Amino acid sequence: NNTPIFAQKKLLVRKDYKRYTVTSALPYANGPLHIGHIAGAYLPADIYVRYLRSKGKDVLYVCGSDEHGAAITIKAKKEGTTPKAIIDKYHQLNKETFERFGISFDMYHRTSTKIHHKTSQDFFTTLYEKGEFEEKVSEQYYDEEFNQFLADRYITGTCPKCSHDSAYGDQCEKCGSSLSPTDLINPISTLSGKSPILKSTKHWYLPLDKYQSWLEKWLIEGKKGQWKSNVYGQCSSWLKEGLQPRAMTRDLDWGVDVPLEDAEGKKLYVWLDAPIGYISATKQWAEDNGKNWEDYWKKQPNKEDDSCLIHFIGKDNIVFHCIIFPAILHAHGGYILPENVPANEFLNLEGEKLSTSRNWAVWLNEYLDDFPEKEDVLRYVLCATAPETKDNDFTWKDYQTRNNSELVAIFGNFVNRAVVLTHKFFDGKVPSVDSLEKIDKETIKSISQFPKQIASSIEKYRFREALGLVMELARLGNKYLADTEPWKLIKTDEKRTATILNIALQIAANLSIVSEPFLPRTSEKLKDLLKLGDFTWDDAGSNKLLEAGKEISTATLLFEKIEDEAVEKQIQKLKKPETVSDNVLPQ
Ligand code: B3M
Ligand code: ZN
Repeated sequence: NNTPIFAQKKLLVRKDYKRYTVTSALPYANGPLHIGHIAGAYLPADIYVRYLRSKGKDVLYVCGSDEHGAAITIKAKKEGTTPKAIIDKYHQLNKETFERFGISFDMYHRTSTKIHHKTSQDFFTTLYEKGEFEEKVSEQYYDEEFNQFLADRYITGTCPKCSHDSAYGDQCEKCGSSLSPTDLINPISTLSGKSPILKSTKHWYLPLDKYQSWLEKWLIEGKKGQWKSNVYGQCSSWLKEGLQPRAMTRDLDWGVDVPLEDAEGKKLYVWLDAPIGYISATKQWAEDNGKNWEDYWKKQPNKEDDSCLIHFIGKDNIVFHCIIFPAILHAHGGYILPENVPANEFLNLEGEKLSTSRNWAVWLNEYLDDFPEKEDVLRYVLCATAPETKDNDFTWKDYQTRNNSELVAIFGNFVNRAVVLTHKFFDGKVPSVDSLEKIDKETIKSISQFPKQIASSIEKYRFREALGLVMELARLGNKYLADTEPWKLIKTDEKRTATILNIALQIAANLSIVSEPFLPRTSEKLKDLLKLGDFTWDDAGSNKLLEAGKEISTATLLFEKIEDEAVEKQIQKLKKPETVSDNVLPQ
């Protein structure tokens, strides 16, 4: 059946922006990246920005290491080293790993830099001078043995909402509730393992309750039907519960100093400084590239010139990006607000929750070592199974099947047949088109519809659907060859065979353009194979990408079969808890 699956789907009509500021959550530099991180906040963003670049848009994609907060200091304590040693080690590792995986950040920054400390302090000062903070002295947990206040993750206890027995002072990872340390039942210090005492301390609070009605208007009214339902739903229930003032400072010795005289020994709350990290990353990038950072963050004189801000995150970061950071930007004034926050749900592994402490994870750097040049296979599988609307499962068997029976058998096989036959019958030169038959016309019409439909799915953040359509185009190619059988026709009708192979090669050329956001290495290989010029997204859909008479390269395989042993080895590796001691922290 040659009717593409998208026949009845509506195209998206959306405001077209000139400029885009795209961010992925800043991973804590306290451990390596695993497939859960990638599927949640990085791969979808990378697909999105690659697509926008191919559309010729002005796109800035920033990320970087989150180097503050208890996540870092606790890890340092556990490894018996300094926070600085931890962040230097994992910043370097994660930066390289992202690069190897083809995540195409324009800037991978760090929150330990001077420019970031200054940017976040300036932000704090502006809010302070505008009178946006409430100063409050309150009783907070204190570890007498360690002489230290216990912020957020330094304290665990029973969740008052779901009774989970190891909730953190700021959040329960089981039910997703946001908590204060004093909400916990039976609080325990993670430093001494003892019950803490209460001691009074002064902090600066952002009165989120003050922004409740503004948020209801901007988010509940303004984003209805636009934001994904998992994101919108979580925000609605937060707002329904009523927002509380939230402390923007902490008693810690690691982080950005609070820029006030009476705030010695106090640091900015990591969730205040981290999102500002997107802005400082932009400043550094602008400085390095002769650009103006404000174009990407500040409201422009004409609203149409505002940049479109999009945050890609995992679901545990929703409240910070959809409520707290927008409230901060709004309170500061002059900044654009997120147009969308397409957060993903969680990815499980072989039916179980990913767990750093049990080493139940596929570490991206190890994957890249074990499967050289196969980053596209993992990109493919993680996109095809992305937890876009609900939690989803990654299994090694599924990885193998998707490689062997989709990438190899459909995509790779189609391209290989078109190229091999061109060499066999036409000396490796693109044959010319003679008269078109019905099947050719239908196929050409289908080709012309794919890029728009794929684009529409990408713009709706439905990356699985978009990738499904890319594969559908490869299927169309296979079916076209199977229906027309050029390998038989060559004996009786060379002209007809030429027409068929021309069209098949045009499909392959189209595939190289529309697959690029998802499978960049494969796309590049395919472009080399076809000796294809520089085409943009808007060129796709044409059946004239390759000129007749043009020479193409000899066939090389785009994908290789993955054998049972290779995935068996990975499954065995999962069962060995050898690296537990190295990865004991939740991320
Ligand atoms: N580092 C939390 C996390 O990795 C945090 C994200 C910051 S985004 C500004 O889940
Ligand atoms: Zn809970």
